[in-house]
Amino acid sequence: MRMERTLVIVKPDGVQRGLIGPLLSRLEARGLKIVGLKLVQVSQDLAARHYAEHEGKPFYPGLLKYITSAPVIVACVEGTSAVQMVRNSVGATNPLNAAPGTVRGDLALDIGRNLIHASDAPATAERELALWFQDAELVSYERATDRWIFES
Ligand code: IDP
Ligand code: MG
Repeated sequence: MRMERTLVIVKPDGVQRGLIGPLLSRLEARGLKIVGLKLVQVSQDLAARHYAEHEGKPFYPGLLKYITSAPVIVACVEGTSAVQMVRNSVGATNPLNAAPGTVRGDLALDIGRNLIHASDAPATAERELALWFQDAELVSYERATDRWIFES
């Protein structure tokens, strides 16, 4: 079991719908530790760098408009296999295919309003965390509950 960090973004629809708390709560309740957290009005430049892999796709202009349309919450969460754990909790990209119990399966309907972003692989998490957080904004700390969540 690997201790990992991953990037989570509560997208503008999540903030506007008053779901910051409920979305972060799901991750906290699972045992993930929030080690970085802030509210950001995303610039065009940051949006383009974050979504560089999608440049040229039909949904790309709408995606950039969406992510820059209102503030987002950006979090770094840490835990066992955090990258895949969070992807599983977030659910499939299209809410139509997202399983009940996942964020997108429980709380979203449209692919272009799917509430949340999560890094898709450890290498992606590393690249994205460097894009959104300075080193000093990520804090390592112990929780009294850690030994009840992490086996070792
Ligand atoms: P992911 O967020 O599950 O990793 P990606 O394929 O990386 O999904 O796509 C990034 C984001 O782009 C999606 O979360 C969604 O907001 C948006 N997106 C992807 N495909 C479509 C589409 O076909 N129409 C509209 N938006 C899309
Ligand atoms: Mg993705």
